[in-house]
Amino acid sequence: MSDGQLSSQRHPVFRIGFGGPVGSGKTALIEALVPLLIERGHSVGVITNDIYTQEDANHIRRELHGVLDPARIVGVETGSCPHTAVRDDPTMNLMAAAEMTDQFPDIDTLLFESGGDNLTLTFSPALVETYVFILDTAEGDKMPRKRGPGVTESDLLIINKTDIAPFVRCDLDTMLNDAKHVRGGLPVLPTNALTGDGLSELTEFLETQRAQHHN
Ligand SMILES: Nc1nc2c(ncn2[C@@H]2O[C@H](COP(=O)(O)OP(=O)(O)OP(=O)(O)O)[C@@H](O)[C@H]2O)c(=O)[nH]1
Ligand SMILES: [Mg+2]
Repeated sequence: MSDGQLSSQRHPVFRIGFGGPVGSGKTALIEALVPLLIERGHSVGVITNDIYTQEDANHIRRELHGVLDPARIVGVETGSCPHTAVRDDPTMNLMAAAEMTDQFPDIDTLLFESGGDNLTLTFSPALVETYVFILDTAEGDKMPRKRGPGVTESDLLIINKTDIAPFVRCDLDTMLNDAKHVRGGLPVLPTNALTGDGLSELTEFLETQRAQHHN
């Protein structure tokens, strides 16, 4: 299955990858984002990656009960390093995407969540068009300074869990400023996935990216 095959389906399918360290809030952000995309008239599918389980796919099915058809949420069990299945050999994910768009030909947006990974994660350009990397304040405000391709080169860097920064002695302003510094002008967005702070900005960003890739 090649990128061309997936892209040449009836609808142009905008494919977004969400990566970042374990527990940074990838699943929570997807759960907050999907209703906003649906509100805008998009037809959405979600593909999660976990090493041994369907844990995240099941979580999203529960959280989006009544919002998104459970058949539009598929969990890929990678059985190996999380980044392998989205970076080195995305075949399993491409097949899951092709099966989903065969079943739901109206899908125009596919969200891919990588398994929680370290700072070396990137997505294969054969799999996604836009790559969002997610850090959170509980990891410490030093994280942007540690760099790595997700931090410095992703299309958007999210700093999630802004609400708990004071409780984990994270200086949010420092974290945001350092992130902007190491990214040399690429965007940085603070969010709280549980309250939805920053989610309208994320939605706008993705619409701009969609237009760039599909207009
Ligand atoms: N306070 C707070 N908690 C959050 C926020 N976002 C996520 N969480 C919580 O953080 C925990 C981990 O969130 P997940 O969405 O599962 O993180 P993840 O990045 O998908 O985790 P993995 O897929 O296991 O790598 C959960 O208990 C969430 O409820 C946030 O913005 N603020
Ligand atoms: Mg997750």
